Amino acid sequence: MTGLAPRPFYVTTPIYYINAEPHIGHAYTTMLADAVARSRRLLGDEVFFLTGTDEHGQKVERAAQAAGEGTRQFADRVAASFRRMCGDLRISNDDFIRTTEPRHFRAVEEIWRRVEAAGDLYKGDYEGWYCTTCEVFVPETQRVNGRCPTCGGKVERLKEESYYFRLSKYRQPLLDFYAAHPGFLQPRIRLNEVRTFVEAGLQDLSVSRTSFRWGIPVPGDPAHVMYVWFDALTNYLTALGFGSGDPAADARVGRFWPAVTHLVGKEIIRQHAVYWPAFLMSAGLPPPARIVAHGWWLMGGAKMSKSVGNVARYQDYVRVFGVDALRYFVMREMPLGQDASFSEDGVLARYNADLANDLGNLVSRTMTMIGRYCNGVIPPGGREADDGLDAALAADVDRTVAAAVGAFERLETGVALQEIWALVRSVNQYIVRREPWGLAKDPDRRHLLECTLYQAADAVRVVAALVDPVMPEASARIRGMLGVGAPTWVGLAAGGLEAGGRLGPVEPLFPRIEGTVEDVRAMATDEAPQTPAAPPAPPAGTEAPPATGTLSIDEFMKVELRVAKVLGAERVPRSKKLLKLLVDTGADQRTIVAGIAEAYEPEQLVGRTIVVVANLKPAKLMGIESSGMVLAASEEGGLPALIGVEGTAPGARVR
Ligand code: ME8
Repeated sequence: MTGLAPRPFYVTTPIYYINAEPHIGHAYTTMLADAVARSRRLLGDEVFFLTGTDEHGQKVERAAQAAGEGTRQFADRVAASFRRMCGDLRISNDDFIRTTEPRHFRAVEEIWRRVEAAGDLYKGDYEGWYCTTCEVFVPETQRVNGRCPTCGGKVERLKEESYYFRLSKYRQPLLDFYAAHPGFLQPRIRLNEVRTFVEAGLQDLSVSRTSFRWGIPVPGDPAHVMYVWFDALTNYLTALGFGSGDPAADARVGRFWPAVTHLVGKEIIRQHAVYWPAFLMSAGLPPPARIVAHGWWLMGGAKMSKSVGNVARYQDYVRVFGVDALRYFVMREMPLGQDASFSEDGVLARYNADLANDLGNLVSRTMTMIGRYCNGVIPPGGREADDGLDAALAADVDRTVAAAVGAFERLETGVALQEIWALVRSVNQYIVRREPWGLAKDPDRRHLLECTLYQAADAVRVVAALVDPVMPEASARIRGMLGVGAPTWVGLAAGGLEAGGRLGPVEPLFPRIEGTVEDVRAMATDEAPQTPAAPPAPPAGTEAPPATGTLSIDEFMKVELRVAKVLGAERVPRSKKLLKLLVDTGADQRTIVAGIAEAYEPEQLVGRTIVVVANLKPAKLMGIESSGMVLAASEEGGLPALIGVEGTAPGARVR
């Protein structure tokens, strides 16, 4: 692929209504689009990634009234929460569009004028039902028990003058377009549904309203504001610069349109796959290349929704698990096109099994052993043993690259992650079979030890590159530990790691979260933010990073090590590993939670003199505030042994 001009790739999320703040549903589409955008950048494509807010319409106007705020002020406030979500979730969008911006008015007016010039607009009277929650007209025949068939909400009777769009005229052009572009709507079953709907005949569509004002006025007839979907869909062109009259923007439209992938939830397929291409055809523009419709996150069996109120806040999960873990969960758990359940136990289980155990363990043991056995320098590879394990692992790495990249191209992030995790498990097994800790005891087997650690580190490098679209922070942290730079998928293959490089500082990646869902819930609502991605105080015995790099004496002296006496000790309920200690540090008495319960009974500890880090920032573990950390030594996989200094009074400085 090198040497070829980059392919343009344009990806969008729906623009979200700002009647309420974002929840996991909006966060999901945005994170998915981000992963897609990042994967395309890794492939060398020229990417434009757009998200934003849909701010007009009756629903927003009413939400502002209910909040007792002016509509514009309300719009600014809630739109800011969607923009903040992008920052919070490390979204790499190139633009954030708000439909209340002047650039958008210009673009929509231009589309309206073109559609009008094509003879596709006429004035009439609308009488019928309207669902304000979905902002859609509901034909009499589609009401279910008098309610909206999509959201189940109340519909209202409307009777007002309206402009109509000649949607009926586009029945055959749409069917021809679907036939010529079978990949237009994915999953494919959705295209069949849309085709059946269009084949049954299309009614002209009401595209303006006169009974409220919060919208874009119809050019030349300001008593009408445009129907919010006519306005909203055009955002995808506005952001490219359509309607600005600027030649550079026209060139951008030419480059990225129609090479677009619209990611949407399945409830807004009709607007994207029927109305939008028809508006575009009328305006003399090509329909979008691809619409990908995903399923719904369910909460308690029902679609998570702002209007219903059964929502999970993304912020709560970020606080407990970190951004990357939330991104991993949603992209691993929802098969593209299908619904999935969102639950705290689901996130907790995946966090501990896949991230802390599989990936965290692989990275930690690989780095630890290179630190311990190779002085923190990547050893040379290439000296293979006759057991075939090395060649098999390299082949596995290359196969995984192809499979995962292919899955990302199809937007099947769950499949991609399954492939990557199969590799993570294979590398863990490879390490177990080779037993580097055994090889390290025999100088004659030094070559095999080095080859094994090289291969493991090289596979970790590839895993870091492959997970980058889903977990950009974890990927960067792994690369930081390995001492390698920004990844690319162009030419990604086994054996690319350079020997001789020095490891960066080694840090725990995803510390295990001990505790039940109830603990997690309590942590989520705690005021103090918990970011396991960079834990302030990992309990002793959970990780053992090797000594790599050097510290100045000043840096070392920043760590306040003090002798302390254990006054009391008890098990932390529901935790296998944690003990809650009350210690006397000479200056004060404080609580420290330590991961030593598998090695010590509480009663053995009372009266013992230990060493603690006295100036660590306090952290909450299982809901208990821990002020410091106890020092303990542990061998790889072994139990922690407390460091003690008998005969020294509490408070004595250790240096
Ligand atoms: O429909 N599961 O905005 P909206 C998965 N403004 N995704 C969900 C979800 C759930 N439970 N809930 C919401 C609109 N989403 C229009 C779009 S586009 C020109 C105009 C996501 O605020 C999903 O992407 O109701 C869905 O399509 C979108 O949010 C709807 O957001």
